[in-house]
Amino acid sequence: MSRSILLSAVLAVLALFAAGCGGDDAFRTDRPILRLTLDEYRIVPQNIVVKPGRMKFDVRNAGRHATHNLAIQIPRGPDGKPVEIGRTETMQPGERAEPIKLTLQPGEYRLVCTIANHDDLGQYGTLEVQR
Ligand SMILES: [Cu+2]
Repeated sequence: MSRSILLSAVLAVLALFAAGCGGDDAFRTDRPILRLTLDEYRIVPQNIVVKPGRMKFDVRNAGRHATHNLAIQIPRGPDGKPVEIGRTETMQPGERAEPIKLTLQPGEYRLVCTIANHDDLGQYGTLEVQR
């Protein structure tokens, strides 16, 4: 194999990796309801894209042994700190929370479980509200 063909092959593989890491495996919906499942230690789906407007978050703890909640945050408020715009109650394993209803403006939001160190264990996600 010539040097340039080998280089092209390597670049093609790198391009594939870059596409895979681009996050376009996001869950997309036009519907005004999101059904989210929490477990140890994930939010499923993790990356979500929706339209602006009213949104109902229907959240269930499908885990086996830990309590969880779901908080929706603006990652950076006026003082640089996250601003929470909604949060479910703490759910025991198998429980479903009272749904949260929010009117979402376009922007990037963070989803997270605020219990103990669950955020550090990977229990977070993103919500992109597209224009
Ligand atoms: Cu949790």
